[in-house]
Amino acid sequence: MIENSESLLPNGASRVFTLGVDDESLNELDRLLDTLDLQTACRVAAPVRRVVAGTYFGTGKLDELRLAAAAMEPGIDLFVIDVDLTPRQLQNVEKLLCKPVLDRTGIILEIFSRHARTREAKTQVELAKLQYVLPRLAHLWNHFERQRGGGVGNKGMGEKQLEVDRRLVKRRIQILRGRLVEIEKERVVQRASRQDLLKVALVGYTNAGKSTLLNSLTESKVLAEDKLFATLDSTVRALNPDSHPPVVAIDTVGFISRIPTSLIASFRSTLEEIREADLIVHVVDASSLQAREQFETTCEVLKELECDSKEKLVVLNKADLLTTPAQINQARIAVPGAVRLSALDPDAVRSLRERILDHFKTRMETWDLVLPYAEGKLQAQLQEFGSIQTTRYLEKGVFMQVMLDSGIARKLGVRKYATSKNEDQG
Ligand SMILES: Nc1nc2c(ncn2[C@@H]2O[C@H](COP(=O)(O)OP(=O)(O)OP(=O)(O)O)[C@@H](O)[C@H]2O)c(=O)[nH]1
Ligand SMILES: [Mg+2]
Repeated sequence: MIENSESLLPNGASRVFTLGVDDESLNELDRLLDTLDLQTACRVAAPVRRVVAGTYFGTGKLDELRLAAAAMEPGIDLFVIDVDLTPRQLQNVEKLLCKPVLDRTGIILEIFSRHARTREAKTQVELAKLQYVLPRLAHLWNHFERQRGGGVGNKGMGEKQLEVDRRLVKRRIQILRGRLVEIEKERVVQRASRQDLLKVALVGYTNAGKSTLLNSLTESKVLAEDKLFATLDSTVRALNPDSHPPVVAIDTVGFISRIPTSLIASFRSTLEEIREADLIVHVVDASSLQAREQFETTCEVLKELECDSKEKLVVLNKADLLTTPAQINQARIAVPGAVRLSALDPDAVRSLRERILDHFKTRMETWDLVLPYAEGKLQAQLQEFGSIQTTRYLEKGVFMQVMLDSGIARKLGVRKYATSKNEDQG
């Protein structure tokens, strides 16, 4: 039976032969494999003019690969095809290559399942993995049989086992879905408790430096690593607890080009944090040669999440790695108008923090309110989330002049007690 702990990789795999459509995406695949401690022993870039229905790449190309791999010394353990293969394509390609095969989604899922730490992330990843595994069970089951040292063996037995496995996987998927619904309920409560805060979400391509920037912005210690998908769940930290209202920064899961849709679906609740953010800080790795593509991929995912119209601040991070004027220029052209900085430079981070806080200040409004004495709760909320300029006790209620963030003013519904309102000067 395939369980969450069971890897999609063949046992002890280390040397990999990769096939992709171009060098850029193979470079990224190298980094993904590196994250799994796999080594690219050989790679082939082959543009695909026409996708072959049954095998994606042409059978001639796949034959070439099989022969090349057979001639290698030491040999390889696994082929990784840097596209998303349908279950049937995966099975056909594996037959042609005579070695275990994984596609890009399989590799990304494997990374996610190794990096999942919290109960929520583990549940999300296991669900995505089983959804991936279910239609590919026949193919993957082959892997595991081989790993257990069994040959093809008794075919009838194998098929019976396959049926049992399918049923177990389906049942497990149901359980996980139910668990996620429960977790989502807890999330809704947690998010509700933060609804009066101003939220800044750090988003961007994997490895752009989001967690590092969160740490330096908030002086905290979130795991940041030179690994793809180091962060899988959202972490919330106070950015300015003393301001009215308090501002928090939220770290989020990184994006990648051609992110498996099943993963986006199961990470919806984590990504919901982005949808509720008041400001998005889009972090781009300025030192990457793919900075532009990574920026665009992130914009596309934000669009899918219906967050493209939110207010954004784009940051070109890792500026310390840009050493020549040509590199600086290239980064500037890749993402025009972005704030260039290094998450490792305290002064630059301090001014980014000021800029974020200033952004919220410009949304300040001054309200003149008369609150009936029965509205004690609202009065307390205004004291907590606003900046009270004047208080006077009148016969019909408390007169307050209060500076408030426009979003908070809306959430608290102060309009009905207003005698006047001014857009603030900041
Ligand atoms: N030189 C340099 N390295 C940085 C900078 N910011 C982050 N890094 C490094 O880049 C790597 C990735 O950083 P993370 O903060 O984990 O990136 P992330 O965007 O959170 O990545 P995921 O969680 O995987 O999506 C780490 O090795 C960091 O030390 C920077 O400004 N300069
Ligand atoms: Mg991170």
